Amino acid sequence: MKNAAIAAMFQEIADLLAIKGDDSFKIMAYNRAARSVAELTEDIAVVAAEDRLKDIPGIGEALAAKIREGLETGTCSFLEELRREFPAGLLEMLQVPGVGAKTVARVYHDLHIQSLPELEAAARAGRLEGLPKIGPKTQQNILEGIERLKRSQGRVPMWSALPLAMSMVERLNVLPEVERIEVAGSLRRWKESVGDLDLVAASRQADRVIQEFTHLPEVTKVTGAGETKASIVAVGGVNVDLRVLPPEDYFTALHHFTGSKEHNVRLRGRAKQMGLKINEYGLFRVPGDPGGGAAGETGAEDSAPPDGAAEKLKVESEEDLYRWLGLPYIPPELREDRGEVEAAEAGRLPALIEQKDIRGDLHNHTDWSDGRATIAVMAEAGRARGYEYLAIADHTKSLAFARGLDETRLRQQMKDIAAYNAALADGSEADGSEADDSEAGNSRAAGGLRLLAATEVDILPDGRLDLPDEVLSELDFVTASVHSNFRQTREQMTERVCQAMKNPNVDSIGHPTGRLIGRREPYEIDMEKVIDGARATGTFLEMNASPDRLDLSDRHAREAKEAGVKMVINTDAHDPRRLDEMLYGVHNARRAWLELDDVVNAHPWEEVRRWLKKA
Ligand code: DGT
Ligand code: CA
Ligand code: CA
Ligand code: ZN
Repeated sequence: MKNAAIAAMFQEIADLLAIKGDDSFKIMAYNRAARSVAELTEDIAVVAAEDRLKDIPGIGEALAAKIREGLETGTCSFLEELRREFPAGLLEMLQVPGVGAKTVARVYHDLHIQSLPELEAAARAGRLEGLPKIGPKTQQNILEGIERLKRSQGRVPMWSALPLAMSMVERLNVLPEVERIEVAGSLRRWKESVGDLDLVAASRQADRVIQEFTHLPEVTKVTGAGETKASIVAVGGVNVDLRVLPPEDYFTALHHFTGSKEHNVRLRGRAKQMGLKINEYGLFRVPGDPGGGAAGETGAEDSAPPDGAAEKLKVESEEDLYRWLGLPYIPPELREDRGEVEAAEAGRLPALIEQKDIRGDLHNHTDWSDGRATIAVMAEAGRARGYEYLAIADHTKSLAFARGLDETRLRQQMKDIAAYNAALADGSEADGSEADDSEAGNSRAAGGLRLLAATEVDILPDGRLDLPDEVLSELDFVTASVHSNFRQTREQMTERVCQAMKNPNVDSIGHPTGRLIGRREPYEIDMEKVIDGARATGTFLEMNASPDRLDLSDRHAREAKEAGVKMVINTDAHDPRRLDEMLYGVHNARRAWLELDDVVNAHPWEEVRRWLKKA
C-alpha cells in the first residue's frame, strides 16, 4: 500500500461523495488530496513515519489520519462505509468521458442502472433521454463517450505511469544482483500515454531479480514468471513486463524493448542490407548474406537466435548499436519512424531542445486567480529553478469561478509585479546563484529573476478578448486561451482562435486544442488553419507542459515547426511545485523535433521581446 494506492483511495472517496451529492468543498478536498499524494516524490510511508504528512499540500489532520489508516490496513473505514452504500459498477460509469457524478447518480436513482454495460444498453435503447437534463444529444454523447473509453481502455496517461515505473526501478536497482536497470517501451520514448510498462535489467542472476520483482509492494497480481522475464499487474491496473539479460546483451535488449516497433523494423531492414542481423538477442554479422532475403525489404520479424555461423558483435551502449548501423545516436523520443532514420542517414537529425535550455516560463497562475501561491512564492520557485524570467499570467474576468481578474485588479497586480522587480533590482544580491534545488539551468549566470506582467486572457465565444486592448497593450506578454463553449462547430472554433491571433496584443495561444489526456477530447478545431494563422500573424503557439494536457501534441507541434511557427513551452503552474512539469513539456517538444530556435522561452527575454508583434 503505497502512494498510488493511497491516492486511489482518496480518489474513490471523492467519486463516491460526488455520486452521493455530498458537499462540494469536501469532494474538492479529497480530489486535491488524491492528486497531491499521487504527485508526491517521496515514499508516503516514510513521510508518515517521520510525522510529516501535514506538510503535503491539502492534507490536514483528518486526511493524515486516513493515510495512516490506509498504510496500516490497506483501506479506510470511511471508504468502506461509502462502498457499502453503492454498487461497485457506479465508479466504472464515471470513467466514461462526459459522464459526471450527477449523471451517474441520476441513472442509478431513476433507472436503477448499476454498471457500465447497463448504461450502454439503456442509452442504445433510448431510455436515458426522458430523464431530467438528459436529452437525445446528451444520450448520444454518452454513447460516444463509452466508445471512446473502450478504445482507450488499458492505456494510462504517461504522468501516472512514470512514478510507478521510477519506484519499481529504484527498488530493484539497489539489489546487488542488478547491474543495470532502466525503463524501456513507450515511457522511455515519453509518449503521452502508455499501454504497459517495460523494464529491462542486466544481471547474472535473473531468477533472483524475477523473484524480487514479483514481490514488489506495487504488485497486485503476477501474470507470468519465467526464467528471464516476468509480467505483473501493478496498483492502478497497469501491466509491467520485466526482462532480465546478461550484461553483454543489455543494450541490444534495452534498444529492442524501447521500440517503437516501427523504428525497430526500419533498423532491421537497414541491418539486413549491411549484412547484419538485429533482434532482441543481439546484433550479429551474417556471413555471406549481404542484402539478400525478403526480410531485407520488409524488415519482417526474425527473432530466433541466429545459428552458430553468425558472429555476435559487441554492443556496449546504444550509441554502439547505431554506430554499427552507420548512424548517429537517435534519442528515444524520435524513435517513431517519423523520418528519423532518413534524417540520421543524411546527418540531419535535429539538435533537440533540452531542459537546461529553458530560461523561463510564460504562463503561471497565482492566488490572484485560481493559483494556490502568492506572486512572491511563485517568483521564488522560479528563481530556485534558475529561471531568468517568469510570467504571472492569471485568468481574466469571464472565468468567474477562477476569480479571473478585471482591468482594475490586473492593473493592481501589475503594480505589485513592478514593485517586486524594483525591490529585486535594489537588493541585487538576491541573484540566481543560490539556486539550490533546481535541476534546470542552475549553471546559468547569476542575475535576478525578472517577473513579467502577463495574463491568460479568455477568448470569448465570438473571438473577442475578455479585456480591452488598452490594458493588454501594457502587459509584457499575453497568452489567449479558450475556456468556454467547447462545443462550438469546427468553423466557429477555428475562426474564434484565428480572430484572437489577429490581435496585435496576443503573443501566444494557450493550450490550443483544450484536450485533457484520457479525460477530454480536443475541441473541434482546424489546426492546419490555426498554424497558418499563427505564422501569418506572428503569434506563438503554446506547448502546455502540464502532463494531462501536453497541448499542442507532439504531432501538431511538429507541423507548426515545419510551418515556421515558434512555440512556447509553459507549465501553466497553479502552484510552485508544478513548475517542475516543464520536464514533460520539454520531452514532448523533443518528440516534436523542436530545437533551440523553435522554442521561444529558450531565449533571453530581451530577444523574446523583439519577436513580439508589438515590438
Ligand atoms: P505501449 O506499451 O503500447 O505504450 O507501446 P510500447 O512501444 O511500449 O510497446 P510494447 O510494450 O508492446 O513493446 C515494447 C517494445 O518492444 C516495442 O516498442 C518494440 C518492442 N516490440 C514489441 N513487440 C514487438 C514486435 O513484434 N516486433 C518488434 N520488432 N519489436 C517489438
Ligand atoms: Ca509498453
Ligand atoms: Ca510490453
Ligand atoms: Zn488555461
